[in-house]
Amino acid sequence: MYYAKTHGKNRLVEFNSRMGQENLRRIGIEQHLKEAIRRDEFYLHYQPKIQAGSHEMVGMEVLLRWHNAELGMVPPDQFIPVAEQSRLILDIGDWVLEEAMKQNLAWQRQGLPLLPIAVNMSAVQVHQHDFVPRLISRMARLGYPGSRLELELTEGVVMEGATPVRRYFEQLRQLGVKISIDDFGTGYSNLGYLSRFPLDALKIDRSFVTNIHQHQDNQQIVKAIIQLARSLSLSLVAEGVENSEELAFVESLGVEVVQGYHFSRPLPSDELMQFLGSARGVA
Ligand code: G
Ligand code: G
Ligand code: MN
Repeated sequence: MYYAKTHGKNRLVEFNSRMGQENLRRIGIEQHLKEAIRRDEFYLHYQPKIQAGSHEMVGMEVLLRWHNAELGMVPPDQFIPVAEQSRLILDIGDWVLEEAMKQNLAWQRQGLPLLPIAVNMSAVQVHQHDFVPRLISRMARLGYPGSRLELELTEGVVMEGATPVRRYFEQLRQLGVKISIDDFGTGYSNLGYLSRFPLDALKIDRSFVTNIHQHQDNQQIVKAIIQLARSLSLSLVAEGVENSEELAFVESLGVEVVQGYHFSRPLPSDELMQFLGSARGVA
């Protein structure tokens, strides 16, 4: 009896202190995030996107990284939600777009092909009333061609997309910017938005790709996603391809582009440049 009581009490104390620690970490993250751009603590990694069949590199996805002296490496899954709640994501997102486009132009000046880069967008960013006009003037200022930019949105952003948001995205697409849906299949069952929102591609969430060659249910889900994409003339990217079995399977289903550790992890800019140099012209 005595033991049970103390035990329970200790669990409560433990629980409270864990909550306390999580809150403290969150507050710490927010405080350090405020200074992160000024202190030059962000950098970008780039993960190659690979054409199915030819295995040629056809583009890349930009992934934000943060190293803080006190906190160490903080993964995006931890700091992006804090950045969204505090709206710091607006400045951070601008930094990512600026940096990614500048880097891509710098590679081009060094003689590499200007491949499309895909940038992840938070709902908070996309729902700013002037998001699109500011992006358009940013591209104009940098001399960055729209056809070499892709925005990865989540289902939530697109589903809630009110008419003005859709019109804005139509303007972007007229400049050649591509729009894709990230983590497709994990969000909503209401698919009406797919035909209403201007879109180019679906990225099949990696949870469906993992072990797909051994997983009947995932095979059926991915086949259904592929049919849906075909009927709406959307192209398909399979995320999280980690081995040759998964690769062979998604290729046999007709996915056009693959991405994942099997070909490459997200790489720092110098390694991406080497990868791009060596992948050029691979048949
Ligand atoms: O490499 P990975 O751990 O980077 O990314 C984890 C999550 O963080 C993914 O869902 C990815 O979309 C998101 N993410 C990575 N970089 C960015 C970014 O620049 N902006 C936003 N909004 N999300 C990002
Ligand atoms: O949500 P989004 O699709 O943007 O997330 C991209 C995330 O997926 C990043 O964290 C990236 O590092 C991670 N990633 C990329 N390729 C693979 C892979 O083959 N396996 C796993 N487990 N994660 C991957
Ligand atoms: Mn993504």
